[in-house]
Amino acid sequence: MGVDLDLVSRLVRGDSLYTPPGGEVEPADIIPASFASSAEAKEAVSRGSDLLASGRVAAVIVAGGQGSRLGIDAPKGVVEVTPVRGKSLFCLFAEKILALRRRFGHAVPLFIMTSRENDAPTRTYFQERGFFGLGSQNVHFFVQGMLPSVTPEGRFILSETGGVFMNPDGHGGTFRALRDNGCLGLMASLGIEEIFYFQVDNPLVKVCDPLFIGLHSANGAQMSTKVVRKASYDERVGVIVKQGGRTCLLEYSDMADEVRYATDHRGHMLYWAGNMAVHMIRRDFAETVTSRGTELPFHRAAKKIVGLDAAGNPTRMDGIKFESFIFDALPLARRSVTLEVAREEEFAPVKNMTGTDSLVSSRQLQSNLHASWLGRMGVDVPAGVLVEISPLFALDFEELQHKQDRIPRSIQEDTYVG
Ligand code: UD2
Repeated sequence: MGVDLDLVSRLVRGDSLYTPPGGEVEPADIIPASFASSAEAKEAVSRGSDLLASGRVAAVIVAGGQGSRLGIDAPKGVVEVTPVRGKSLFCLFAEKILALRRRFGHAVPLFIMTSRENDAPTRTYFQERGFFGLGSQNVHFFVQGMLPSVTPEGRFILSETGGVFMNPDGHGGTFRALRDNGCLGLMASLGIEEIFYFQVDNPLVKVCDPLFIGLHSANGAQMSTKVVRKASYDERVGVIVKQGGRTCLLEYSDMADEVRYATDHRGHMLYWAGNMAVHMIRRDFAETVTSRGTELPFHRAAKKIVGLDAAGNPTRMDGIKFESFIFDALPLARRSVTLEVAREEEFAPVKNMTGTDSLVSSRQLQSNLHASWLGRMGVDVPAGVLVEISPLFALDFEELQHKQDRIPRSIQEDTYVG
């Protein structure tokens, strides 16, 4: 893997770096969560279902990150996250995709973005588990690009393992990696028109949600986003806004305080539309973004790096990492749909070992959702008891409703329904 010296020198010079879009920031047009229970929603669900049944949709998981924040030296997708059975993130997503195939009668091709560091263990993980029944021909791995980290003065850092210290180029690298690995060409040959994109770290993702697919498609959008209400002003998520007439995403690390803490006339949070990193992306839009002359901007992040000092000794030093973010493609889209969804139904990221966005909080949120489904069917789950419903038993509440006779009559201990 060569180093794009021209790009690195531009980045060190300060070119090609992210600058917030010009124009006044204002609230974006957001379809509220209540839309899901409206009559119009049925039409969108039907449109999305037709696209899935005709094999027009692929799923892309960005899984290039390591589970380092979780204290594991392995791909984050292998972390066991479900509350009762302890299924891994990869296993859970594979089962959701298998359930979609059963429901719509057509395989959903799964593309998994890895990084150089975790590509081999990720492939091995799937091979050793028979691709979770998806069929190896329906699972495609592709490796994202790498970029050198540099010192604050712009010099390369020698890595302990030899060579220049490199880091994955950010999930904005998904577009280029899909192109360079032939995935966009393969999608075109498979008749794929739409890409359902999501991150590996959120077990509650409603994979290939027909409502979201249908709304995005019906509006002729090139790239769309699902959002949840931010839990607090300081929550570490980006927000969808409108700026210069375009839908944009201001990342939490780039957000000005006047945006972060802005309130409306009732004193409520004005920019509440938190990015949950779930997107619909037209395949031909991905082709456009990777075409000549179009390049996503890079964000600089200061980080501590262990590299070799002048004497060749491993030393913890200040470094600068460059990465691009996929959501910086939003303002390039002529049309974009933003759909609010209920946090408790679709957002339980696993980022940390404890506290917010942790393994513990995510397991509880997954159990809470399934307990709410069982409660609506007259089966109460006592406090402190965990439940888990397999996607292969019921992908959503609507499917569970048809299995009243196959769920437990009462639950007194941790229970798996599968
Ligand atoms: C991300 C979003 C944030 C919000 C939050 C929701 C960014 C910069 N911020 O915060 O707005 O949506 O998620 O949970 O994305 N990844 C790769 N390759 C890379 C970098 C990241 O595959 O080069 C994957 C990684 O495996 C992880 C995801 O992207 O699943 C998020 O990456 P992150 O940890 O940099 O972003 P985070 O969680 O701080």
